[in-house]
Amino acid sequence: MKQKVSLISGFYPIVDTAFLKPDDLVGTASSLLKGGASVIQLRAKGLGGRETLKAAREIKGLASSYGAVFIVNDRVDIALLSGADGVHLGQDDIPPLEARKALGPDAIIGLSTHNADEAKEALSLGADYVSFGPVFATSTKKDAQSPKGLSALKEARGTTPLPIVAIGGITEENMGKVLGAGATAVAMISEVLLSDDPGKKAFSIVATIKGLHWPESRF
Ligand code: 3NM
Repeated sequence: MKQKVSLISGFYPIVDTAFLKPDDLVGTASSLLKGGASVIQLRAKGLGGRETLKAAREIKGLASSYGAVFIVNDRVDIALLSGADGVHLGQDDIPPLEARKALGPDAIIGLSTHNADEAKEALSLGADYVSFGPVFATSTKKDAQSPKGLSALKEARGTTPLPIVAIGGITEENMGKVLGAGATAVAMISEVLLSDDPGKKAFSIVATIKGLHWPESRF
């Protein structure tokens, strides 16, 4: 159901093996969904296919029970086998249209972008949403580009009608500015996974975003 792309909005947490032990991926995803996330991504770089698939299937089951969307990072094979709602692809990964051949017309396909030209091109490449980053400095992604800032995010916003998921150094404190600059959603890894209680953090972030009267007031 493609209308699920409307759930790519607000708080977009990522459970990532950069911060979580493989055994903690599912429990943390559960806490984040309970905290109100309407979308969740699994990013399991370096984790074997067998373990990644197991975690993906469990997170998909949890996400479905909350009416949330589940996206797998990079791995079209894991997305397909786990029944995920979609996949998030980097510029060097399998192209969106190729991924769609495997996942079907209803799959939600996200594409990482890092400048206005990439954001503009994403629609014609077959993406349903783009990520844009890093907005701020981040140490989570080792090969991240230099921070782009809010003005570059605003510029990207002007080039595409697709939802934009801002990523990179986003925190509960700065997310208001990021949403104000035109992001549809804010992706967060370290802010959430390094907090003492990711579920509580999610709850607080979701409540704050709702308090911004967003997105209803913006469109
Ligand atoms: N992609 P944190 S930045 C996974 O720029 C990822 O495309 C980025 O982690 C991009 O919320 C990034 O801890 C890391 O800064 C985001």
